[in-house]
Amino acid sequence: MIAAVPSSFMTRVLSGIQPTGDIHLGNFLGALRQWAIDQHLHDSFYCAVDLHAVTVQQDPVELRSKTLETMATLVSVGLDPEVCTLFVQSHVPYHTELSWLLECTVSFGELRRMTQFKDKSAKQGDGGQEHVSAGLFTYPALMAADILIYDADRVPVGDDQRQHLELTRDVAERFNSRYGQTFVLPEAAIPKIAARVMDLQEPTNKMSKSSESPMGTVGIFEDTNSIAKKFKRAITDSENQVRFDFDAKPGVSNLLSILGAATDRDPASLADEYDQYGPLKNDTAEAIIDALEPVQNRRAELLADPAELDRIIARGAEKASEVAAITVQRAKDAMGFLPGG
Ligand code: AQP
Repeated sequence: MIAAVPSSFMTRVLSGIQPTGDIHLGNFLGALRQWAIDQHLHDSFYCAVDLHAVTVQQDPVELRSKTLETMATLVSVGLDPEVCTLFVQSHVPYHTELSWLLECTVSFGELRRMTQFKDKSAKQGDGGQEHVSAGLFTYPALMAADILIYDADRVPVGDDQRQHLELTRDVAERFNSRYGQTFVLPEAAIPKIAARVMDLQEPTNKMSKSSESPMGTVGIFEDTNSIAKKFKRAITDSENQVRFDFDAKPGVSNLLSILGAATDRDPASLADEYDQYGPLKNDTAEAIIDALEPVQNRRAELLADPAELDRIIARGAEKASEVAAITVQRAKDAMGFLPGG
């Protein structure tokens, strides 16, 4: 148990996850596990970022059920609604209000340089960006609003979000210098191990909800046999030498990173304990199955009690709105909007 820190010394934390696809090991090791630790050390806000999800087309029924499932997952990984604030992003409309103010601060050129936009728009098919939603392009401004609206000092994310965090800092600095001190400058908190969990079948690609590699992606609610099978079939290389070297041996290094993150050990020193790939795969699968067991049990209990989940979501929206309203007003006042209304 981590001792509570007096609230006057607490830094503020914000992070989010999209309610799309199935939450996977990358989300768990790169983000969610860190959130569960941070909630005891910092004043923490975590949300299902449904407004980000609709930057690509979503089925409305599916979006609703995935949002509920995502909220249940946040509680299942150990986030305690009595300790931190858990909410659904669209329940706090101040996010979109601030996002517009920030869209008018960030430049077209900055948004165009975001690698996630380039990757996602390329994946959307027609080779050009003609039919990609404008929301996918301006997404980083909404993400900046999500963070700045809570005066977050710290943003625990996987390595894929590093560039968006840098942009958020640039936007905040520019706003502060133009309109006076308004926003706190946030820092990315990227885990030392498993900051980028790779696909088990294509270890040079990150594990992702939107990937089309079912054998390469491990969902955190998958059954034990399926998880064990995926690790057994994980792509390695023909060298049969266990070494931690992501450039030369991405598959093996990914397994070592996952095992290291699950057991709190250093991946490079774990490598010395193996001379064959089979035992490394088995031990990694076992460590992950052990780490996920309590999460899987807790989620089953929670989904069986929808009223409790609704209560958690409503309370979260209320707590988040109280903080967000103040920051948006501060930003509007700084920019010169007429008070009142
Ligand atoms: N592979 C990963 N390794 C470590 N951290 C990761 N995160 C995502 N993938 C990895 C972190 O998880 C948090 C939630 O991210 P998300 O909801 O954007 O999840 P996703 O799997 O990245 O979703 P998508 O829709 O599949 O997005 P793309 O197509 O961009 O990959 C974040 O903190 C993220 O860093």
